[in-house]
Amino acid sequence: MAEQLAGQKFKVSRRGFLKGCTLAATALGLSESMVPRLVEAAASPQRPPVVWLHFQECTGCTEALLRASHPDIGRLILDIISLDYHETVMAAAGHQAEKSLQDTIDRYNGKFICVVEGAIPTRDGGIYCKIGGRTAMDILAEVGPRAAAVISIGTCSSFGGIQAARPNPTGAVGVSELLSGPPIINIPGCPPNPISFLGTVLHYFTFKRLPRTDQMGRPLFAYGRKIHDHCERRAHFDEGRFVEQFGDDAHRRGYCLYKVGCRGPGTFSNCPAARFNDVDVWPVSVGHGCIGCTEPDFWDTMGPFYERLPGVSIPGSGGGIISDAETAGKTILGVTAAAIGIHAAFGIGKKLVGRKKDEE
Ligand code: FSX
Ligand code: SF4
Ligand code: F3S
Repeated sequence: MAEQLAGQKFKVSRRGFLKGCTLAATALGLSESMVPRLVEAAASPQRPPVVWLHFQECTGCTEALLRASHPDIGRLILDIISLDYHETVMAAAGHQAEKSLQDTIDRYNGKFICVVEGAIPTRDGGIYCKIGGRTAMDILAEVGPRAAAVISIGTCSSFGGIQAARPNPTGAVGVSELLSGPPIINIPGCPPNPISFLGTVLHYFTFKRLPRTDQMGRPLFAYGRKIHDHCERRAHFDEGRFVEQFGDDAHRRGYCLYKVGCRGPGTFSNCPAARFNDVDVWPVSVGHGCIGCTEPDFWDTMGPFYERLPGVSIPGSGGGIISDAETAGKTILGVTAAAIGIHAAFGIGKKLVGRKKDEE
């Protein structure tokens, strides 16, 4: 049932709306006092128009958003933006759909947000991805420069993804290799966590600019830390307790997955803290190593996925990140404190939601 907030009608419940904004604020590292500003921006009746382009991809990024249940983030996103063109969810088809794309970019020239999902093939004139008879390259070249900002969702549009993996037969590339002009931000992950997308969108609505990024165009609030540095299994790594084989006793005990291929030491993402959906899990928490899906060219650079990531010194291997017992203690304490800090922040987010519910 639709509910109202600041005059705006929502499909998501009022509680879900506040919870989503609070979680986004937490993900962004903003203090509790900033939540009302995010709520105000998200509840604005002037919903920013969004054109969502699909190129070479599996639609996993859209699926991850639509199926997000933490708490109805997908519906919240659909509520706060005006999704004027999105091939997966729009009712229109064929020429009617193409007309709505043209109408939107004409009506909101320079004002709409362009979200791109999927890589863009460039070989042979870009013929390997066509929509309505036009190549992805053509569509991006027309739509991209007229956008106020471009959000590349997923590793494919950020860096080329699996399509760009060797031998990259279609010459697939990410958006920023083709487009210049509008600000571009990358939200990689295969698929990315919806909270990272929501945080980016709400940051843009609230502060009228995209969040700060690293050198690869990824927002620092979501990709500023290595997975390994805030993983709940890190104490096992530091103590030299490793899973040697999937299904062994160490695996059942939840030890570190480095020796069975975890790419956490080389991957930047908020997965251990943000987790996925209501069930609050992420790959490592359910017993599989990280495969590095937020990193450029991870299909080529991170494999083979079940062999040890080279270049990482492990305790007991002679190299040793930990030189003595005292350092080890500090490292473990520091990592544990950081992990507790982040989980506590998300926990506070959830508590704030409870409090807001009481105040209602
Ligand atoms: Fe790529 Fe997104 Fe991986 Fe799939 O669409 S990032 S293949 S999850 O879906 O673009
Ligand atoms: Fe966690 Fe993987 Fe690092 Fe082990 S190697 S501590 S499982 S991120
Ligand atoms: Fe991807 Fe690794 Fe997170 S595989 S989803 S970056 S744990």
